[in-house]
Amino acid sequence: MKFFSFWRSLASFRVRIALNLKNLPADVVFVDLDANAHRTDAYRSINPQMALPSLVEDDGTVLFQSLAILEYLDEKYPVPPLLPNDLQGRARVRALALMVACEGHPLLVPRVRRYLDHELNLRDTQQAAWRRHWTVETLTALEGHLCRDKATGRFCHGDTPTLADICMVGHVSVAVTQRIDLAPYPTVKRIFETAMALPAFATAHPLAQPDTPEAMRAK
Ligand SMILES: N[C@@H](CCC(=O)N[C@@H](CS)C(=O)NCC(=O)O)C(=O)O
Repeated sequence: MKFFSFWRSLASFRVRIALNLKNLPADVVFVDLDANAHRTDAYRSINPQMALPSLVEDDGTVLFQSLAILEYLDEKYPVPPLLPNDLQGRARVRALALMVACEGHPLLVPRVRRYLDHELNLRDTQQAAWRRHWTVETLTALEGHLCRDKATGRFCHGDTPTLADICMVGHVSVAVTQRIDLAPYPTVKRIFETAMALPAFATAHPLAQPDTPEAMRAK
């Protein structure tokens, strides 16, 4: 498999975790978002949405959208499972994952930030306020769901990592980068720390990638 990834991309972070958990090898192709490499004809021919990640199977099948990729990998390589085996559990895990992937994250991606900057002329402080607002909204919503539900265990759902944890850790990493205090979100914080203690999560972290700039690299 060829995996098109960028160190800072949270959607790529999700797929890196799943590849690690399932112990799947992939040749990583680094696509530098900061250099607009995702907007070149070469990358557009792979993924016309010009977004990361993409995963290309050896037979040429192109997979895109991180959640679709995660579910594809989970169906093709079911061990360890990333979804619970009961219907309600699967709905809950998908819903928690979607809160991040479809609500919080899309408001923070480069193309939205570029629009705020170039078209709406929002200054740095206003853009930082935008990012903080939507990051906190999602943290609050996650904490509300996680703290009240007995299905929450060591992880978002039970005692093994699922799609929900895979999505949540990226969102919390963004909050950490923004220096948002996690104290008001104790369940989120606890699960984040539990997940990031696992090598599959830790080695997938944006600050630990081969293309992470030296100055940003986790020491
Ligand atoms: N919902 C998509 C998000 C894809 C996405 O927006 N990826 C970001 C990096 S995390 C990207 O490539 N953005 C390029 C841009 O916004 O121009 C997924 O989960 O794969």
